[in-house]
Amino acid sequence: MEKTLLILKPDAFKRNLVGEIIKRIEMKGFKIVNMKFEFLSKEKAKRFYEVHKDKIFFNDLINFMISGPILSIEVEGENAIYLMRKLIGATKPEEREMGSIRGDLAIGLTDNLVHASDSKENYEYERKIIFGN
Ligand code: FUP
Repeated sequence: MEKTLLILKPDAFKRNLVGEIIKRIEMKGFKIVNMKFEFLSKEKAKRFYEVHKDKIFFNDLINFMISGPILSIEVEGENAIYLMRKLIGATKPEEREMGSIRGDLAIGLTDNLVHASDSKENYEYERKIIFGN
């Protein structure tokens, strides 16, 4: 069994899609093992997206991430990291498969409803920032 981290971003709350997204995760068969609701501080958001700190979209991304609450969910399942990425859909709007969370429910590039760890290494990094050690 593998674990991964899913984050419901502020637009999931603004659009009342929290239940819909959690339903899709549970229906796929992932087991929820940990959850945390919070308003990210600017400092924490910056640490979370540290790899993008030199990108032109960094400030907009950080401001979006602190524009409302987030819900971080750790889930467990077979091949969870890879499969959760498939379930959330591609980063680029035009590449998002219908049937995926972003493909079905999001149009924006920044306001894309969800984050999911894309490797074991990033999962470990991200879970420490959100949940601590
Ligand atoms: P992802 O792993 O799919 O969330 O995508 P990335 O790590 O590449 O990007 C991190 C976040 O930055 C994504 F949620 C989308 C956002 N982003 C922008 O806002 N503008 C861009 O040009 C690229 C990514």
